[in-house]
Formats: sequence, C-alpha cells, structure tokens
Amino acid sequence: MSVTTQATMADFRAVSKRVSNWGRWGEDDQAGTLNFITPEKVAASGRLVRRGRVFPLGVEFGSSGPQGEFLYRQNPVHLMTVDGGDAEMFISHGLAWNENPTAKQIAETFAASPFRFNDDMIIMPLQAATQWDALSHVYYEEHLYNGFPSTAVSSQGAAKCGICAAIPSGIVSRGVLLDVVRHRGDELCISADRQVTPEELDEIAEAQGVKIERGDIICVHTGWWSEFRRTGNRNPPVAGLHWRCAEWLHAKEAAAVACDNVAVEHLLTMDVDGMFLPLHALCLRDMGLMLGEFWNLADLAADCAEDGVFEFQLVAPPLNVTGAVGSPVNPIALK
Ligand code: UVW
Repeated sequence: MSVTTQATMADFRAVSKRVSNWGRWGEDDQAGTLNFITPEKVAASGRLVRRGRVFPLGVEFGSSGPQGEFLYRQNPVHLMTVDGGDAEMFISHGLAWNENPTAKQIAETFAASPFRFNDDMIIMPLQAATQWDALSHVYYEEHLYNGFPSTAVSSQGAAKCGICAAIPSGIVSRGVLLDVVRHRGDELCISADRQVTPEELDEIAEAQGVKIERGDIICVHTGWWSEFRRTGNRNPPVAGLHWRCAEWLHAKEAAAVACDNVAVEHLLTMDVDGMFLPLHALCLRDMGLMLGEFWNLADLAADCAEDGVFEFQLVAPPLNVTGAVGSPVNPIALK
C-alpha cells in the first residue's frame, strides 16, 4: 500500500491484527513493549555514554508553550505560593486577620530567624508539553491495550495501563535518533504533505549507518519544535509518522517512539477512512507502545550529525502520578 493510498477500516483492522501484542507478555501485562527493555539492554545502553555529553530533551514548561486554542489543553500555569513578601507581611502586619494556628507558627518562625523560603505550584494538563502517552491514553471499540475494558479509566483515573505501569522500567534504554530534517536536506520536512513513511525511516537509518535493535527507543527529528520556536506559530504544518509506521515499529521491536512534534503522527490527516489518529490507536492500544511528544531533539540531532553517532543512552522516567494516562518528562540523552 503506498502512502497516497486512502486506507479503509478493513486495511486498518488487518494492520491492527498483525501488530497486536495482546497476550504476548501475559494477560495481566500493562507495560507493553517496555518489556523489550531487559537488564542487559539497560547495561548496554550505559556503555554508549563515551563523551559525557548530556542532552536534556524536555521543552520549557511555561506560558509560552505549544498549547494554543485546543479545547482541552492549556499551557502550564506557574504560581508562587510563598515568596519573600510573605515573610515581610507576617513580620510587619502580624496575624490580626488570620487566626490560623499554623500561620501564627510561621510568623513566629520568620520573626525569630533570618531563614526564608520560596514555594511554588504548577497547574497544567499532563499532556501540555514534553510528555509520555501512557497506554490508557487512547482506546477504541471499548478496549485498552491487552484487552482491558475501557471502563478501567474513569474520573478516578486509570485502573489499568496508567502511567504507573511504566514506572518499574524507569524507561532507560538505547535511544536512536532518526533525523528526517537532515536526511531531506531542507527545512520543508515540516510541510504537511510529506509524511514520514516506514521506507523513509529505513533509508534514514541506513544513511546514518545505525541499526535499530530490539528494545530501542526511536527518536524522530521532524523539525516541528524548531519551527514552532522560530515562528511562534502554535499550529505549523505537522510532519509526522505515517500510520503504516506502526508495522515498522512492530517489526523492529521498538520499546517506544518519541518525536519533536505534537502527536508523533501526521495530525488531522484522515488517511484511514473512519479512524482518527490511527498510529495512536495501533501503537498505544494494539501494540502497547508508548508515544513521546514535544521532545526537543534539535541539539541532540546537531550533535549526532557532527560526530556521526546516532545512538545514545536515553533516560526518560515518567512521573509516578497515580492513575494518570500520561506524564510530563524531561528525557535525557547521554553520549
Ligand atoms: C490526542 O490528542 C488524543 O493525543 P496526543 O496528545 O497523544 O497527541
């Protein structure tokens, strides 16, 4: 099937069947393809750290983030809950207006000592910026990964396939960068009509001289994040993986895939009649493969192009948020 072929639900179902990992690691499994990351794999990833170079791949979590008009998501709101003003206020004005005993204690502490502190809080959708999608993030036809019923996710959170299922792995493995931007040799890889196909992923890996191995975390540099930062446009055209890349990821036995764009896949293109975000559906629900979004891969990509080494240790643990269907992350690539 070529990229230009409009697919049907029958095509989608055929792929879904081929890539399904349901039952592969037992009927209770909630970790999916993270099972490919063995202790040997983790140890081998450590041996890839040779130059001591560290690349933080998380974007800034702030008001200038990538969330625009999308109904459900906003940029993080960061608030100070204590700062120097509080100490001055307590000392200067006392507690006439506040009978709270803890406040009295705090006032006395400030008055008795030069010690001061600042605290803050953040209010944000877990999907606001650099993130992992947990396996419970997406489902169709009433089932999550491994056949768990979609009713396992309620207003109380995900009882199955939540982000907590990814915690034991730590998400530490060999990372491999595939640089679509440099491979195409232009900045136009962000153009909406140029999806990244499985064939192109193979071409890039071959051109870069890197072999994908079982348990790798594949990082695909599309240029989206740099374009967003350059133009400030929160909705630049989206270069993303074509939905057929699900079969490629399955064949490579990848542990996870992460991109610098909004949704890993090519957003809003209905390549499969009747299925929105087909790559999400295949990866998260059928394969049990987590997706990383809004990863800033620009500096890592530049370094890989310079030294010709496209493999590294990747350390990307999610937050252990009870029942969450995703998590912010500050992934670190080490070379
Ligand atoms: C959806 O928009 C449903 O998912 P994501 O945030 O993974 O792109």
